[in-house]
Amino acid sequence: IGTFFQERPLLTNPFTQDALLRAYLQRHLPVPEVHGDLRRFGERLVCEIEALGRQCELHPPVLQRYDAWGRRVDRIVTCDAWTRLRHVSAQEGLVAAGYERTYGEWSRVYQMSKMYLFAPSAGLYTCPLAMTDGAAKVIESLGMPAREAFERLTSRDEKRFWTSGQWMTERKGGSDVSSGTETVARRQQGEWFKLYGFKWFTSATDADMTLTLARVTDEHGHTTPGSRGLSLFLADVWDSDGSSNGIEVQRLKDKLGTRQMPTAELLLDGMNARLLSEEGRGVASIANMLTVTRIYNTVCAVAAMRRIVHLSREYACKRSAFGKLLKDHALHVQTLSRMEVETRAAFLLAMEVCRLLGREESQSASERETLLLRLLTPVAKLYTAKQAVSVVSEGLESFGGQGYIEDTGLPSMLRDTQVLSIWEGTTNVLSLDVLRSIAKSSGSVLQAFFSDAEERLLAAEVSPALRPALTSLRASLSALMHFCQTAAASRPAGYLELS
Ligand code: MFK
Ligand code: FAD
Repeated sequence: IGTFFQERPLLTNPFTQDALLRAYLQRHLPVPEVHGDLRRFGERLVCEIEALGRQCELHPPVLQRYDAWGRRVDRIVTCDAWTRLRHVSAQEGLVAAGYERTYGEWSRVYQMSKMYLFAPSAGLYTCPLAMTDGAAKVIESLGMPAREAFERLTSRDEKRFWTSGQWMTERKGGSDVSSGTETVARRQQGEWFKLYGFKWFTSATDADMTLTLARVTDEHGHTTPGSRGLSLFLADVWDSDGSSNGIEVQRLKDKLGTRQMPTAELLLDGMNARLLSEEGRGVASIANMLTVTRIYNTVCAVAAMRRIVHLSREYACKRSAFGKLLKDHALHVQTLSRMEVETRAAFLLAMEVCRLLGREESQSASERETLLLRLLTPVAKLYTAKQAVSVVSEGLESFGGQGYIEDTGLPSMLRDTQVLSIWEGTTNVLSLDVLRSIAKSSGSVLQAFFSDAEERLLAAEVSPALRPALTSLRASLSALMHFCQTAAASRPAGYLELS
């Protein structure tokens, strides 16, 4: 049977391996405690968390519909590793760090650096964390109408820690939530309602609570159509006795990837829920959650790129072909270099959005930075999601046939990356969101972008060989700026038509 066995690619501490992350933090957040924490966390990822993530892939959740005595229980059974990842997330403060704000305006950069290290090993636990963080952000931005929930979502105590779902999509509309939402909310007492409807995609359904949208009925049972009829609700998923809160789990989805976590179809049949937003302000209120989850999506996309580049480089130092190691084949190195460049650019874009979020949350953002955050969030999400699919796919090829073999753990990376451009807004829907941000700000977001880009280009120190490219970039930028100004002057509210 031969004597040769290929050495497998080894994961080593992803923090110490990541020169760009370390350099970025050294420049902006040169706090020894931060670097020490990330180095320690990098070791924990290799020694403990990576295996937990893999366990989640191998033991996906199942739906137990009835108990042994025939009672309907609708229990989603997840593996022990999934529970361990929940505990790790709380202990490491993966959500909490964003709200403790220990490092002021750089707190989000610190938190997201940790998330970026965690994501490729986390067996998709980043998904519930994204929604948990998004829910905390919504509660905070609405003036803390649910303080206990907020404290639990941002807790470091694994016994108190809660996760949240985000139930928006219905059968009729996932992008067009405003006309697709059929769920109704019937008033009980004060701010309490009972919800009736069908949520078509609900991920990490084992969450403790959820934010969801529904239409409040009037005394005749009528509702208001469109986004003006939608309100935002907070609901516990489980009652205190462990039974579900008026929810039937219809089935778990059979998915291409993200198999580690449950995604269910849910019938809401009188779910008790609390009105969180003003009536009719549901979409605008949940937009804060979308900002956070879209930033997580961006960070997770870059993290997937970084992980595959890390493993591909490692493998290139071990695998030989045609008499030399892959790392000594110029053509192979060119492929890896292209992946590296894409990853670096995406990393810097992601970190810029995290930096802007941190500045906004610490009240230190200028008006221009607030506008940039609004513009760049959908841009970064849509761009990095597409790039991640391309880079991870290329990365699989760098292992040859082994990149296609399940028990290497590599194929799941591609499957899990494919979802990043679909959920939290598809690419085209986010492109329209970019236009919405331009229209709503009467073009101010573009002005902010152009003036920021111009300042950066002027400040850029480039080698003489690159100067002509820089001059041509500046010329393109001013032509684009001129075009947008002319369009704005002729059709002030017509940016959406520019698509
Ligand atoms: C790995 C980690 C990643 C995380 C994983 C999480 C698991 C997956 C979970 C999901 O997929 S959850 C479902 C995600 N669903 C979406 O992202 C929905 C996609 N559709 C959109 O984004 C639509 O643009 C949207 C439903 C938000 C709005 O559509 P409409 O009906 O055209 O809304 P409209 O009337 O333009 O806007 C209503 C209000 O919301 C307006 O405010 P005003 O009433 O004050 O004018 C808008 O300005 C505001 N708004 C909309 N998008 C906004 C926003 N505000 C701020 N930022 C935005 N992005
Ligand atoms: P559609 O809206 O029908 O879109 C179909 C196509 O039409 C897309 O290509 C889209 O880009 C395009 N399109 C739509 N509108 C326009 C337009 N105006 N202009 C141009 N093109 C357009 N949702 C939740 O609420 N909670 C969850 O937890 C959740 N988890 C998910 C987990 C997974 C694994 C997946 C795959 C999805 C999940 N979703 C969840 C649903 C997800 O957010 C939606 O599938 C997504 O928003 C798209 O909605 P849709 O499926 O209705 O597609």
